[in-house]
Amino acid sequence: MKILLTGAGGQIGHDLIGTLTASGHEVVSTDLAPRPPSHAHAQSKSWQRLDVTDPAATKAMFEKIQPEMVFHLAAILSASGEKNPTLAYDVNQTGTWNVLEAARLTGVKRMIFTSSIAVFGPPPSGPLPDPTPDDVALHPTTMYGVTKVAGELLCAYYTKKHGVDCRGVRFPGLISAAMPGGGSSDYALFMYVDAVRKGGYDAFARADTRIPLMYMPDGVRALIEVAMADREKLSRSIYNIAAFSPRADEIGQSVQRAIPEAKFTFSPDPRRQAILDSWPKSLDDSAAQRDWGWKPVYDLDGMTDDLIPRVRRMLELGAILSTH
Ligand code: AKB
Repeated sequence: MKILLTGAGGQIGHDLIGTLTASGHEVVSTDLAPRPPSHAHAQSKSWQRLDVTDPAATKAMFEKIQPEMVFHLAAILSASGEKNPTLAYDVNQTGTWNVLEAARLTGVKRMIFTSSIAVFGPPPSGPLPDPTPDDVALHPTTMYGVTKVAGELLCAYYTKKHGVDCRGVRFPGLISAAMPGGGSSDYALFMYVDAVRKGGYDAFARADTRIPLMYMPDGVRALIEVAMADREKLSRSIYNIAAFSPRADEIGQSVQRAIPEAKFTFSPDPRRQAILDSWPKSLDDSAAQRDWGWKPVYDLDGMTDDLIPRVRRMLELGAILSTH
């Protein structure tokens, strides 16, 4: 199948490209930035520059490529979005509108939307239920979350009104062997990266911070499973998906199983901590389990065991690339 990715240079694109190409799909990667110098990104034969905030360029790209399916990954994450809400609105809100419009106008049949736990926030009536189900009142506290709520609603609207079959998942904080980029959940990944390269990490979150997290191989598999599911099986457009929800200090303990000398301290940054505290502690993903058989493979320690050697390789490769 010919599949186009927007925002392919980001953390999800890094792993999604490899999985899609390994399954025999033809992947056309688009991003504002040039192709990153990683082995994973090299697997996409075609890398095209695309600014999703430009409606004419987005439509022209879809006309040229004629993809059968689009994975819309381009986004500014929560912490970066609070530093530059205008950019977050442009990329996440206008960009999603442009991608859906281009899909409608050029006859793309299926679009996959990547939402996130950032759509949630504490309702005025009290804290979020734990675990948090799919259908609670959405009170996001960040521009990223606001635009993801709107994107979810647009996704359902285009499915109903225009026959662009749009579906997707709400990702927990995703962890993988890639450098993070502007998310509030990045403390979790830095606990791995800095344990390997510096022997420890001073986290910008409290030790008792607990949010839903997921290892990227499960995240990519979820995205592909929901993308390929029969429409008749789907009772909704966007699904909660869950894996594990450790406290920050429990992540530290898991890393110390593999790197006993690693030291972790916790110095919460008020802005990012407030975002983390506004998110669910854990998610109810029973609808995804029921409708398309969702089930994570990795728990926290399973992820740690798989991830640490990958982080080592990533850092070695980065060091090699930066000296050439
Ligand atoms: C972020 O931290 O902004 C993202 C997310 C959980 O949506 N990783």
